[in-house]
Amino acid sequence: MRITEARVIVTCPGRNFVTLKIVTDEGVTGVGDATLNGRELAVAAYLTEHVVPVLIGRDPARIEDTWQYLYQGAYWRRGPVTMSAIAAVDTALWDIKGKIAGLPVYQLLGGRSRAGVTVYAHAQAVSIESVLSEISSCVDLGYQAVRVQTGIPGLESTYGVSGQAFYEPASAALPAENVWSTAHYLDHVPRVFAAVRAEFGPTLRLLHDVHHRLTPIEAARLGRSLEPYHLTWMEDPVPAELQEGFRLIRQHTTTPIAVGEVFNSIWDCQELITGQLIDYIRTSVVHAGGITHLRRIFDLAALYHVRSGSHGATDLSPVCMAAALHVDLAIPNFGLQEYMRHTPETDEVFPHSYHFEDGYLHPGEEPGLGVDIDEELAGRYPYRPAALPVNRLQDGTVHSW
Ligand code: KDG
Ligand code: MG
Repeated sequence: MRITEARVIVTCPGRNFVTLKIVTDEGVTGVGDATLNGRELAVAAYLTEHVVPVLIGRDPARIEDTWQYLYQGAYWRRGPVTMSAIAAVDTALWDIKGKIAGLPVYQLLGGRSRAGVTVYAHAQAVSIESVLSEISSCVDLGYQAVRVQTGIPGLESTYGVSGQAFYEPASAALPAENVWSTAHYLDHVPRVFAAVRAEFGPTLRLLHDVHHRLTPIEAARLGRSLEPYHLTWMEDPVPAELQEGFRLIRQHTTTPIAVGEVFNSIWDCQELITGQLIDYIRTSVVHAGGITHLRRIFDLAALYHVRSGSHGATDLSPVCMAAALHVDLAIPNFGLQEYMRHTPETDEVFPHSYHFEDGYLHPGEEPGLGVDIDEELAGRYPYRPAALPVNRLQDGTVHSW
């Protein structure tokens, strides 16, 4: 069998997505997600100009060899653009392998290790009172784990909170600007979780995303102040370029730490994992080199008691979600999977077999990934430029968003 064609499809059914569809001479096709929020066209160009030409004529069965060819062969290793492009190829090849075998991909990864994939929902609202009712709705839907984000008094807006049902940070062609105050934030967040625990009791699993905004000692203070509310994790407490910085957080708090949604490779988290500086690794199929590389990261993590907590925001397409679920179902050290529902338009463009039931997602039993792209429908939603916001401190200094 040979690859005869690879199409790069950019579509915007409510938000932008980049999808690679690989076609073989025997008519079997596979899909991979290549979406990089706010930088979609960079990955589309990388695929079109540099990857698609070398795929033509290759044997689609050689997944590892193709991965190494694209990674080592580029000479310029890693980085979000390269690794998202490699991920798309890798994911599509796993999809093809599953279809040829007549098996869902999780069977090729060793078979199921659990009945379903536990997912966490998002509860977000400007006030504490409204976030409590959002959490109630999640619990009513069957979720056992909820990420909680609220507005910060004194700040006009903050990460993760829209005040509306749907949260979408990328907007307009040029970045919006947010204003940040660590002092206001650190003062407010423990009050939020005190109220949540008082309302929902001790067993609901609670998570919170700091979104890279603190220094290690500030994160240590936050973690310690949240200890009475026993979170499942505090996410991205600091920007993670400085892996050594997590050691300082660890010395001061038992609040578990999750990190990794912006990581592209095992090298971004090697020290975090082997130093036992984190509890959950949140790398994703699309941004960390596909199923092949994600599994390599999770296998390393398993040796150090680190569990998976894969990123699953709406800017990762249903193709990525389907692929993630196959990995989640198979690996021994699964932790949690993020799940933000896509819009009905997105779900229509990407028909899929995965489904939600009682707090769990199930990838379904279709051969391959169980997801596809309706190219005709996708063509009706042209690309719209959109950017993620930029953050500034109150004095105007640029800060991590
Ligand atoms: O594109 C950026 C989003 O994926 C990110 O802000 C979402 O932090 C996020 C999360 O945990 O879902
Ligand atoms: Mg996050």
